[in-house]
Amino acid sequence: MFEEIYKAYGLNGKVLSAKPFGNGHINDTVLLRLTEEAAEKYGGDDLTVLQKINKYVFKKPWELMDNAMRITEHLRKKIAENGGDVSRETLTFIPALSGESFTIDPDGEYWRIVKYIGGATCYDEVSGEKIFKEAARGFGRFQRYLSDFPADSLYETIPNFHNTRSRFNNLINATTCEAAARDEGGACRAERAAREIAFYKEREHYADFEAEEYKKGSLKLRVTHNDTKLNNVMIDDATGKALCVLDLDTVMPGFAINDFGDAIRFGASTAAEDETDLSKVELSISMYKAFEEGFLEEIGDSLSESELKLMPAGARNIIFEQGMRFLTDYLMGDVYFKVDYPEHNLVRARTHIKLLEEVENKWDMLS
Ligand code: GN1
Ligand code: MG
Repeated sequence: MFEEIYKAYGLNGKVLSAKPFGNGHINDTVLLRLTEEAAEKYGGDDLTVLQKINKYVFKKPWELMDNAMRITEHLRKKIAENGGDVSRETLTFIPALSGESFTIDPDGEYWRIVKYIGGATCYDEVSGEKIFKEAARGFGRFQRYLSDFPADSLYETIPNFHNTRSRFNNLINATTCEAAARDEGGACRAERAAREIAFYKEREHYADFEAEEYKKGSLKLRVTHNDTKLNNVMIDDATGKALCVLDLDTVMPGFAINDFGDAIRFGASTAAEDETDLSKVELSISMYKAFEEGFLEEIGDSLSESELKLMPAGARNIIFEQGMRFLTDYLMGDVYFKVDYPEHNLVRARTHIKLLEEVENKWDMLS
């Protein structure tokens, strides 16, 4: 199946095995084991990572790769200046024989190969404050290293990605039985999710919050990661320190408080994003504080008073937004996020509803 891609990378006959890899919701990732001869060309490692870019989500993969190449080049300079290891502390895309950073297969799908980084782990579950605080340092440092990168030269890989109003409107547009998908039995998903839809409608006032703060000058556009899930940062197994930030597909101009908020959404919740037992879903204040400390150690000095004050609002905003995104996708028939079973996106939306209630109830503890 991968013959054409291997050909484009000069890997024909040199791949010993190909196995699914990682837990991303968007792209398809495969870990390749290479022959010794090929390994030499691939940075000395017999493993390498092949990834298909999701074209439904990223309409212009070539723009995304242009961003990624320029960002990693900038990061390599910063890492070197700081005495770091450029081969492990940022991603290295391996060019195809054409010299391009990706290849297009006969079906028009975009593929890229990225160097495998060994001796480090991506945590899919939060195992404690220590690792979470390290992840915070990793994401904070990433933002700091990119603070002098020309933000307006980056392509917007997903327009309106963290535009909360547009996420709210997308949800509302999906809430009629004409627009929404039907379950296998024929039931309209909008009826099934009536309670969840009502929950978000009651909170429409959150939808314009960030845009208004931006207009007032309280938030600044910076180069941000925009997908600061714990499993998007590698932690070095030997040192326990944050090593490398992954998933550069949504690096775009954004608000620092949203990078903070997205990390809290995933990592300060006491349960998985798709936990079905909602009694397990709580906002852990100690995890929240641990992340805050690590993040601010790295970029606290460059944030304004108002940005610092709005950090809890960033968490609230992203939890609000992500729940609406999952619910919208459930209503639309699971076209965006990968699902393991038919109600998966609805289950994910419910954990976010619970988490948002937690944020509201514990609001005074967050500042
Ligand atoms: C997606 O690709 P992955 O799994 O790291 C999504 C994020 C969501 C996240 C929810 C491009 O991230 O925005 O927060 O799922 N990425 C995109 O788990 O939409
Ligand atoms: Mg990811």
